[in-house]
Amino acid sequence: MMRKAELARRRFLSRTLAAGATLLLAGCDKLSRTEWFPQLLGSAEKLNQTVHHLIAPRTAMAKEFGEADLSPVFPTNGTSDPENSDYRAWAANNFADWKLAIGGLVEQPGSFSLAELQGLPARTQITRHDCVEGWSAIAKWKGVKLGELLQRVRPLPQARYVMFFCADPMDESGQKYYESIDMEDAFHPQTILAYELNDQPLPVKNGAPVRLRVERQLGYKHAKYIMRIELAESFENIAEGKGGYWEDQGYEWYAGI
Ligand SMILES: Nc1nc2c(c(=O)[nH]1)N[C@H]1C(S)=C(S)[C@@H](COP(=O)(O)O)O[C@H]1N2
Ligand SMILES: [Mo]
Repeated sequence: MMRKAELARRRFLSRTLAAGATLLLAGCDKLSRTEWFPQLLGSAEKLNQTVHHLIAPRTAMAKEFGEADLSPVFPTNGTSDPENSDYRAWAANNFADWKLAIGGLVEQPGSFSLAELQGLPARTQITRHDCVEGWSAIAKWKGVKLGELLQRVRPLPQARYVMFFCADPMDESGQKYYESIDMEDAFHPQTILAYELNDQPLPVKNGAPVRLRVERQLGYKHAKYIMRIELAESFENIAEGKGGYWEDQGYEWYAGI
């Protein structure tokens, strides 16, 4: 016969597993939008490795570093100064009259000035950026939490992806840089739209006025020069349909590290 304590432990674990599976299936369930959600799973994972393997890959926090680990220089890669006349005009005025438009599958489309974004709940984090071209660097980023921002426009239940459209044209076809992440990563506590790099306003070469930080994914996912955000059910009809500028040329859509 099973001991009482053992029975209780098993009941708890199966409940935890069931809850975890439901949340995974729900995808953008409200629960996954709160800070405590990953923490709760964090304590569950100590009890059971299966839970850990099921859930940790998508909810774990990326490693954070200290001030002493900061790289002396944070490089720039890809576009470093968009050749776009609207962008140039905004940059010349320190983005005082730039606005970030958010639309698509949301109840309340809106647009946000840089000052408005800076007034929303922010997060600061020191993380390592890994570029597939063979360099890594550690920097301090401050930005608005993407989940908090999205809550303001109220995503519709059909929304599965957050699309980021950038200012920089990358090639002669006129195809602009774009990227996409799913709701799970959008509401991850470390996913921010950064407007500061190493305690300074984000420089143009690193994506001013705002660039995505989606820690635990490779550099090309971190869209710079974001002009417009759109929530969508699918990205199949956008450009080559692979969900991002580099994805359209064969890179992985989920660039987890
Ligand atoms: N809009 C835009 N975003 C972009 C790129 C780009 O060329 N344009 N390059 C990507 C790549 S490959 C990397 S490694 C990082 C580089 O960011 P950094 O210039 O701040 O180092 O931005 C990513 N986001
Ligand atoms: Mo990169």
